[in-house]
Amino acid sequence: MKLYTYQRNSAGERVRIALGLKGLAYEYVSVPGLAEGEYRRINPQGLMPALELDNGQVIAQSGAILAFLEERFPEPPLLPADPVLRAQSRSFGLFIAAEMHAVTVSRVRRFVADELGAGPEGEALWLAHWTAEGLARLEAMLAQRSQDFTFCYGETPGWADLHLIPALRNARRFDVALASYERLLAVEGACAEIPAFQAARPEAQPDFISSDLSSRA
Ligand SMILES: N[C@@H](CCC(=O)N[C@@H](CS)C(=O)NCC(=O)O)C(=O)O
Repeated sequence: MKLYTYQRNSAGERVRIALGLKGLAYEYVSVPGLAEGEYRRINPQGLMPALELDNGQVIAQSGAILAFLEERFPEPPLLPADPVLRAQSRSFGLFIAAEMHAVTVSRVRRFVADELGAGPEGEALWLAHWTAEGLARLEAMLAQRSQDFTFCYGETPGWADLHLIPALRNARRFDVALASYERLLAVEGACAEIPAFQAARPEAQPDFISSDLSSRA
């Protein structure tokens, strides 16, 4: 399998973590290194990540890729066995992907700043608002669990956790205060011990450029 991604691609980091947790080998393809127009030809959606299977078929959207991996390679599972915890894990992940990331991703921020005229200050306010509000809701979701777990929804890391870690990384990159989210930080601490999460970090990718981490894009 080939994963088309980029070191700081947070949706791609979700998939990199899942591949690591399932012990699946893959070829890392750095999208910025491809020729002009090449990635659109591979993935018409044009967003990262995309997974290319050995038969040449391509799956775009991290959620679809994660669902494919879970169905095709069920062990170890990313989702808990209990149907309610499974649904809550998906809900947590969807909130990050669809409600937080979708409005804070760089192309949306650039549009707000440049096309809508909000400028760098407006962009920073937009990002801080949607990130802090989102994190507060995630913390409240964990507070509402029927019991405390080491990870979001279980004693092994999975679906919800692999969405959370890149979201916290982005929040840190943009100096969003995190101290009050004690449940989220506890999960982050537990994930930091796990090799699949360590190997998926931007710093561990072949196309890592440290100066890029502090850039606006
Ligand atoms: N919902 C998509 C989001 C993908 C996405 O927006 N990826 C960003 C990077 S994290 C991207 O490709 N940005 C490049 C662009 O907007 O052209 C997913 O979960 O895969």
